[in-house]
Amino acid sequence: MLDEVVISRAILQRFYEKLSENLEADVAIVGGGPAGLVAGYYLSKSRKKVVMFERKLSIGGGMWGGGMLFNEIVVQQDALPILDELQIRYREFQPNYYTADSVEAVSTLTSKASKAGLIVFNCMSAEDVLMRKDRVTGLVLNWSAVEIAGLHVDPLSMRARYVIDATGHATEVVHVVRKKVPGRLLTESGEIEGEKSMWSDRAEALTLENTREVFSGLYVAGMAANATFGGPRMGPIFGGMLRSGKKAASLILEKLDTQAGEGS
Ligand code: 48F
Repeated sequence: MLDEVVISRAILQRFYEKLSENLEADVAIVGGGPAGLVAGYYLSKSRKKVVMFERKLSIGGGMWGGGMLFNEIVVQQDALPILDELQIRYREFQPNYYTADSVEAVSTLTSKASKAGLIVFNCMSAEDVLMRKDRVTGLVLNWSAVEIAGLHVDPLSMRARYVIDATGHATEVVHVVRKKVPGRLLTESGEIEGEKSMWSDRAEALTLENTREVFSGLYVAGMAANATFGGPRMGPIFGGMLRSGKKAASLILEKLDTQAGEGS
């Protein structure tokens, strides 16, 4: 016999435990596109406590739709080691251009990241940040449904040692921080430099270069990195997104491991 109330209680209790246990983390990632997912995979694999918040019901961001809904993605040579590690299959189109099925790419990446320990809360949006002494120390969260409906409902908060803005073109967390500390971002102008027009070759290189700390405690990865530091967009080529996620993870791992060594 199956009892509907037991089913409901199981969901409520398990979800409550999961949320409550993850209100403090080493790293909070905002946005579950390719960059955020890869960062989450590498950080979780290194046994850090990592929580991801994604506004939509599904994670994967802009990767599902390939280019203009043709659901194949292009990845260049230098990102193939990441596809190999994740066991995402690809085929050579011509030298330095490889294609992968976008559905296999998103689902495999999601599975590997979850199994490595990444905790994902979907349908939750970061609407603000916690700040202490000029440092980002966490996120202010609300249900996406509340946000979309425009309801007046107060949010909840979580604390993290580092936050990654992986919100893509919108670069939402950086925008929130910029409003509080105008002129003090770690960009050339101190402001958000803004995304430039499409230039795949340059954009892919810059995505990696621009993946870094933009304010104390806050890193940018993926398209958010270029939107913050003034790089161009790149279109449906994903090597830069994958490598950016990996770089963000390794920069933060370095910091966490140094702090652990210093006993802080
Ligand atoms: O846009 P998205 O896929 O970001 P990405 O990882 O990858 C960019 C590529 O998809 C593509 C491209 C590649 O060549 O240019 O655009 O940089 O994923 C961003 C995710 O963040 C979520 C959003 O729903 C999407 O799934 N997101 C955005 N703002 C918030 C958020 C927020 N405030 N809270 C939670 N999730």
